[in-house]
Amino acid sequence: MDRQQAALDALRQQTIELPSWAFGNSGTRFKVFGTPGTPRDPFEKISDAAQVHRYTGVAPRVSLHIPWDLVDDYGKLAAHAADNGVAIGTVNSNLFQDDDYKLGSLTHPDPAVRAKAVAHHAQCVDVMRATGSKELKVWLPDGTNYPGQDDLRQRQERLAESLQQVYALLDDDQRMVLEYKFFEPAFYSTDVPDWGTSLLHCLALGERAEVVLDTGHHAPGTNIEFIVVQLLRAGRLGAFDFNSRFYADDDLMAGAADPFQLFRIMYEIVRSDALRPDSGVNFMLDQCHNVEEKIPGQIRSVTNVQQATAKALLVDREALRAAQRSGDVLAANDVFMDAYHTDVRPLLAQLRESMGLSGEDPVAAYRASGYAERIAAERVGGQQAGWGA
Ligand code: LRH
Ligand code: MN
Repeated sequence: MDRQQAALDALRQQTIELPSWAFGNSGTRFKVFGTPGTPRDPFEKISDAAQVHRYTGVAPRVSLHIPWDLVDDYGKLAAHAADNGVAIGTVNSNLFQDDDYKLGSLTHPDPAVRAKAVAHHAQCVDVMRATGSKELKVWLPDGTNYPGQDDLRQRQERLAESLQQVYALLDDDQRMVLEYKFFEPAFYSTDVPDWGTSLLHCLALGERAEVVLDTGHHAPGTNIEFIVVQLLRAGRLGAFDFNSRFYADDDLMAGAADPFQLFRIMYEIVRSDALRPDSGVNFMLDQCHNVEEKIPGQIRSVTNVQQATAKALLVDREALRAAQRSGDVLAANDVFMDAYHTDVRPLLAQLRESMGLSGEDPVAAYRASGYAERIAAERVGGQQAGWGA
């Protein structure tokens, strides 16, 4: 089978999970901009996410964030998703918007606050049961702003104990993924700042605890694909939060700021045969569309991940291994760059046609549908959804 055909077969199996919060309003501490047609509730967020799957064919799941996606009847929400051809994916807890968590949540010195944070995860696990979700995602903003503010070691002991309690809430067919981030909102120490800390806690918890790698959560200059290799070797790479950044946790469209980095990351996934649906790696987006349109922004992000994956699948692995073995540095880099410089948009058009979709650029196909105009006209009144709404 030639490389193009093999790439098509692999791309057909790839799925990318969308964040419900990307369809709501978001911004910075300076301003959150509203947009006509922005969803007002989780049902409308899921309807919009389904548009991305409709034109790309590879985005069949939507992550929820609790309590941003609080509804009375989660069975109804899951049915609404199914009616729109998608499913509920990962359930995200929220430990960053409650006054009680100012000095920490799962690490807080006060056992009552820690118990509250653990109880929030019991609520999230209930949502998982009601929607059929099998994945709980934990990111905690916990940290300190000044040296001496708290005992760094004791915080880790408290964190380990709290995570054990969260882990114990899971059903046998559910798993948790623990996300790390090197800073913000804390500016001196962060309690889960890097992949090593997340991995140590996951190893202590058990088999069903894995690491989430958010591409925006590393110090500038970090070789992220090297971390991917190590987490795959440890069998604990649970998920990606794809986005891109020029400076900090900018949450821009995946592949927009650094498409070459996304290619290098996807090459290590392909090289370790972790693209397969049963590899246990969940490919998710975690983004905010502060100034660009949200549905086209998600579609573009999905096709950017597909492009990086397609290029990674087109690397001539035999020629690369031969050059690496013979120490021919330039030849090895040339083989790698040849794939990166390949225009894979025709291949992705072929993929969409083979899925019974229009081959044209899905953003153009979405624009031609009139969906944006329809929701802008229909969604009048009510409160537009956004961080905290
Ligand atoms: C934290 C984070 C986390 C989500 C949030 C929306 O920065 O990456 O994954 O809870 O963004
Ligand atoms: Mn994230």
